[in-house]
Amino acid sequence: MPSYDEEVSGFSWDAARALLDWFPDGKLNIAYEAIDRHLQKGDGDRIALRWLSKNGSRKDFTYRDLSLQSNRFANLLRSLGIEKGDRVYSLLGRVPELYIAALGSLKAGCVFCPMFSAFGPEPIRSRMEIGGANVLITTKRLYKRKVSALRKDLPELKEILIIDDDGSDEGLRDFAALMAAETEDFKTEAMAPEETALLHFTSGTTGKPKGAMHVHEAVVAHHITGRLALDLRSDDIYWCTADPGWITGTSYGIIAPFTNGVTMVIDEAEFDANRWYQILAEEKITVWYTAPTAIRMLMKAGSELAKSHDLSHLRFMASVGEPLNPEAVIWSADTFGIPFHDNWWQTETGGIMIANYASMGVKPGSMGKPLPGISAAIVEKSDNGVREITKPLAIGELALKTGWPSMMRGYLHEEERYQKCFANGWYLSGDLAMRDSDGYFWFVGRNDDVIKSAGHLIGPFEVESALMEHEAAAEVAVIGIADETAGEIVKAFVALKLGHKPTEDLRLDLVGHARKRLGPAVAPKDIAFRENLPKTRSGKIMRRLLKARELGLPEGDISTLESDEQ
Ligand code: 6R9
Repeated sequence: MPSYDEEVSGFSWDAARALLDWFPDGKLNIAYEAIDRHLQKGDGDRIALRWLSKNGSRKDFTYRDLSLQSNRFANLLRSLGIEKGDRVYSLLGRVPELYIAALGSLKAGCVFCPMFSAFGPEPIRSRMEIGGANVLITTKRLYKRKVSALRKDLPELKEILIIDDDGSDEGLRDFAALMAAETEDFKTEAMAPEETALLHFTSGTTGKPKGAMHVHEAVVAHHITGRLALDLRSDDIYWCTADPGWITGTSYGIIAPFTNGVTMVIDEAEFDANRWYQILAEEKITVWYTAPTAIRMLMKAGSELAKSHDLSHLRFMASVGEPLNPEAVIWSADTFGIPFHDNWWQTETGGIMIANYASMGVKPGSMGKPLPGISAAIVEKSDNGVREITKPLAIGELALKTGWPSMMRGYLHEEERYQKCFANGWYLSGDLAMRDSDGYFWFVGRNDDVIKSAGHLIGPFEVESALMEHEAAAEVAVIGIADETAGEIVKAFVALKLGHKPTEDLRLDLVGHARKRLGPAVAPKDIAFRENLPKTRSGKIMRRLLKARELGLPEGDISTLESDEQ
């Protein structure tokens, strides 16, 4: 691999564009670049996807299989009257149908939105409402438990495809039967580079989740960053442990690996240290992309377990989603013989922006350097927007010069919220960071109250709103509390309405209510009662002050605190 400096000086986005096979008139389609172009090159028989099921079975799909199956799915959408621009949602675990639906939807020119299957009904409702879902593909169990009661509130939701049942009741469709009835020929839609392809929801501090819109041209960035930051090559056997319900599982768990022609392994099961080492060994994984929470859990399981497996095929390991502790980098180098390479990006940026390159020395604890084609800086507020701080190790907001292809093109229906992310040609990430004198970036913290738990971004407002629905709750504030393994865990503080007593039974009832509404991935792990919560004079709950008090930290500026609440 060329050195970092060589890559940066020789890089242009036009050269990156030229690595893909475009359609005439400057059009393209992510699914074609990911799958079908490998058939044109005679690579149709190579294995694209190896699926490991929960119960131990496995199934391989060649690039040709995925091409034909996604054609069938695109035809299925057309037969149901679904057109270009319509929104197809999935609520599935990591099963092959999810990947086929994603690729088929893109081929048909639809906007695809994968939802995390551990979400409860509330996050599902808000995401389907905001995006105006027209089609949902799911399982019978997930439908019954999480969607059926919402259906009356979702007038745009025309079709529900069930992958594991004949769908004979409630107007559901039998996915397998419909797929079998379709042909394997489909003319992939040639999309303009700026047409929307993917919708990924992310959380803010206030308000509803934000639907970040990504366009077909994003594939240019997915492809090149897959090569540069993950070192993907077509003979790799690659495992991305992220779920496609989160952006890592789409950008680097579907698009980048396929455009780079690798064999991608997906595991349906949840984390289990022994199972993971078995997968790495038996599947002869060469490139592995995972998250700090998982790495910390592997550290807990001990190096001996790792060393009892043959992990000699691993040649590159990368991590994303949360700060990767320097100890984890050192542990991995000792245990695997190679270190984890941390990289940084966001749902909004669509692809990796800052990384410890394969050809670059890893600085344990640092996120690395900006990728070629990306300018990153530390900025601070100034009179007319923001200005760059160049002094090494000064803390400020991490900002990126706009203009790379995988950048979101908006938050759906929320132009104002979107515009607030920019100043003086910079995209403002909302993260605090610093840059050292060698040009490496270091994560400091978030500039807002959003919580990162086990790599998942959680909006406190979404959790507070669900708890407020409980009859006993008068006020709720939700914060992230540091946790050794998950980075942060969600903790809620509840002030009760008159007439309700802070008993253990009520606490458990609130926990149960939150889990039912939000699902286990989002619900608070802990709930505590407080007589009242710190608020500003205008009535806003001061989560930051609550957090400082909980952790015994300095309280900072409390000039806006309502005095009688102190
Ligand atoms: C890809 C993804 C984005 C937020 C981001 C930051 C945190 C991501 C990180 C990291 C420290 C890293 N984050 N990578 N923090 N070191 N290497 O995770 O997207 O779910 O939108 O989260 O995650 O706070 O702003 P998303």
